[in-house]
Amino acid sequence: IRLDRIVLREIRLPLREPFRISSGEMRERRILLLELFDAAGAHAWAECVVDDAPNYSSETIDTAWPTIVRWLAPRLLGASVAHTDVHALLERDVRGHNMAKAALEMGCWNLAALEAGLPLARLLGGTRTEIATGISLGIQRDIHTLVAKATESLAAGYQKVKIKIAPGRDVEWVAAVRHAVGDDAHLMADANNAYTLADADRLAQLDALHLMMIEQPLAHDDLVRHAELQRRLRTPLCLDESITSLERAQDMHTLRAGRIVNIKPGRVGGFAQSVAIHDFCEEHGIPVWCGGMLESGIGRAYNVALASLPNFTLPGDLSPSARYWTQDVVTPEWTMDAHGMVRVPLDAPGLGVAVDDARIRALTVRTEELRA
Ligand code: OSB
Ligand code: MG
Repeated sequence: IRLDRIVLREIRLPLREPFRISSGEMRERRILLLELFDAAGAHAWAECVVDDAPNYSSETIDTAWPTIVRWLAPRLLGASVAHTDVHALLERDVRGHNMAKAALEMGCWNLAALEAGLPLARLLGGTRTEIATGISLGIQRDIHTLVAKATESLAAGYQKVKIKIAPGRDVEWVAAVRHAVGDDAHLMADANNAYTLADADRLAQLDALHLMMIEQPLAHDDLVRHAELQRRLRTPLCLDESITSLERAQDMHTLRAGRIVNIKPGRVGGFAQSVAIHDFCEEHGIPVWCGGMLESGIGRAYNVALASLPNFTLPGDLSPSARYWTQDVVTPEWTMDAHGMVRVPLDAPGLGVAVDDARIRALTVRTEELRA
């Protein structure tokens, strides 16, 4: 591929309901979209999964935008490069900024899929035609509301319910859900770094609730303490924030800091690293699943394609569009069937959903165009 033009756009999309995690609350998404134009004529939409606030990763929309403009896009514009080499090109002498890098890199993979006439899932090596989805429930007003939402979610077909927890909203809250939904339901908890090792005894009380996993209880960049905590828990730990590259996944395994990996392609710098982490985990018997960042339907298309790889054996955070938005920016919108399965689009090259350009233009609050 050879890019000759990149357009950055910020759109605003209000969430249907606020999403609260231990480290912050989101009400409206400021979404950074990229349009990539290949010199050969192909055009691809991509999404940078940064948010407004640096409470999940240190990146925000206001760091990603200038990083793309000043440091990353100039490397790609006018250069002939294989999609598989884009990660290395962007990685050289630019530290961090994984989400900014990933948006460009994944867009290049989409362009390569379009040029090869392949669905993105096939270019990635995906084998699944449908993917099981779970729901990620934010911290609720009270236990009663949480139990109602979890019950409704399972009735709607979701194959897993992830409960956001924080100190003071943990054991009793998850226990209430477990008692309401019964022993067979697939439940897990996600703490988004809200605990320290001093809370190990508290977290160990979750063992009695038979969770599939506890996601990222400790600091966003920690492995050593997670390993200590894992030794004290029966429940598998799953790492999210801490896994920012293949090397960190290898370190997790070496240190026994967790037994499951949540792969978010934005967090690890794109598809090359996502596939490498997937392959490493597969070789070592570590299950993976695809996390979400409240993406628009564009970012979701990339996640669904990735989650079609064989070692994505656990349900992903791939809720239907209608769970987040009154109207998504793609057609058809993302849906799931009554068994919580999301279909992988395999009938068209690239993302397999149509992007509503006119609507995006109408929602745009800021734009910048870069040329080779
Ligand atoms: O920790 O997985 C997380 C959303 C924003 C930031 C971090 C996380 C999440 C989610 C939502 O859990 C997953 C989704 O439905 O997109
Ligand atoms: Mg998480």
